Amino acid sequence: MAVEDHRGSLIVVTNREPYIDEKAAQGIRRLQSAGGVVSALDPLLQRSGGAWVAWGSGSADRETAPGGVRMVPPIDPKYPLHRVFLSPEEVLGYYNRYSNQGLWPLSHMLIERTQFSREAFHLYRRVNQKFARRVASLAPPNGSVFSHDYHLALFPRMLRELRPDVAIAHFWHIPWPPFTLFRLCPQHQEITRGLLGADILGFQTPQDVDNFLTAVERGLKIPVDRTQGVIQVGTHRVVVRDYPISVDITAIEHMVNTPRIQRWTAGIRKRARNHHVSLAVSVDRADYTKGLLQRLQAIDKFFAQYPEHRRRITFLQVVVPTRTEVRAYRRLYDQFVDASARINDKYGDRGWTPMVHIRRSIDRPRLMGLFRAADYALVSSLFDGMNLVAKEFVSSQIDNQGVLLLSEMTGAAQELEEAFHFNPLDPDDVAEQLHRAAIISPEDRARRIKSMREHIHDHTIYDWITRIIRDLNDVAHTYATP
Ligand code: ADQ
Repeated sequence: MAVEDHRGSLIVVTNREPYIDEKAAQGIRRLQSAGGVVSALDPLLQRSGGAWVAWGSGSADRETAPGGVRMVPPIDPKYPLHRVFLSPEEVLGYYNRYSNQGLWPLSHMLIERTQFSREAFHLYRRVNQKFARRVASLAPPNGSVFSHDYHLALFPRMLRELRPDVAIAHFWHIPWPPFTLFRLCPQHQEITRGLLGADILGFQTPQDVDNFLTAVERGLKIPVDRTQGVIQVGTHRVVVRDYPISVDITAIEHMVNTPRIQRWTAGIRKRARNHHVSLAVSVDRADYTKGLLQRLQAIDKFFAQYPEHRRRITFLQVVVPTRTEVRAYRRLYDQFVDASARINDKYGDRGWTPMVHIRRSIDRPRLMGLFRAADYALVSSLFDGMNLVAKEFVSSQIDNQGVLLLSEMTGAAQELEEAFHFNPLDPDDVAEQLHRAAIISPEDRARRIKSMREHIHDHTIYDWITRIIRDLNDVAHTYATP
């Protein structure tokens, strides 16, 4: 069955919209969201119709969407984007508090950062209901819906109650914690039950699937079939599988090969050569799950324990501030800047700066060109559902040169076996792996990166979508044929 076989009836539902309109001094600035999900699903909807439903978060979003609908892409529109508008109170309760200060830290097993409140949950539920009503009013008979992530955990069940004829796939992008932790969520039963409204429930790794099945067994006392990954809830059957998300490696290879990006890459390499240094890059949102401060501790240890690498490696860190409305995030960013400066004070000398720091988002082609220019990438997440940066770095290495150092706590580490893996909470381990990476033979380096590139060629973002949509289509056909 072809991926396109949903006959224009696929509705994609996400918290973040694929196209945002912001008020700017010169009128309205149209922005397109980057990221794997948008870049894979947007072309699919552009080809085959369907619709996208998301929170209209841009300051000019109401203006450009009369009646809450805007055709997108803005140039040569192909499909409708239905914007769900939220009051400031709803944004605070649903997004900042319940999603980002509750479910996000708990799913990443950072209990002391986790805060729940009934009031926030009330708003979370209200917003999920808004999404469900909107989608229920749009979905054609026997249509298919593909919803996403921890912001919308209650949505599948709410939609099923309103529209039992619709087939629903829901993908959870972040880790699912062990039940001993997940039960700390005061609404854990409602969250789990909400997700069971889907027909297809997708997670990043087999471990996440396993943890979810345990939450169903122990939290809801519903039996699960672990060998098939199937849960029967009354007459409703839920299939739970791992669908590891990936990147469009061919597009990345193409990007880094364009003359403009080749020039950019060559410029970065030249600057590094002039300073006689190799380049190690890290690219993250400034989020405490990404292990930014632990990374700096490890780098300090690396220069202390292996002084032969001083003046030989510069760590380039591209960090975008994120969720700055949450105090913990602002504090983290300041601590990160201070700790980087301390390493520079301690080790920097004779024109060598150990830590260079870029505080902004870099457009995608340039970011891929930067990855290609780098000798190493260092991904140090404490927990990460997948981590696309690791896969992007590997994809950009068309010269089979770069070395990936990857936290073993990422979903990506389960697939990218040829990376140098480390425990992000063990600075001695990180320092040792950095040293091993720095003295690797050219043959070993080429073998490792080639093997990882092959793996990504065999498991692209399109394979991810194809598997999910195929499974969803199978369900949709059973609904359509009574
Ligand atoms: P994130 O936590 O956002 O995603 P990640 O998977 O690394 O983490 O994706 C980040 C994306 O943003 C990458 O495509 C990266 O290139 C881009 N990015 C980061 N910093 C940037 C910068 N300064 N400039 C430009 N681009 C930047 C969540 C989960 C992950 C999961 C993804 C997808 O937390 O575990 O892999 O969803 O499912």
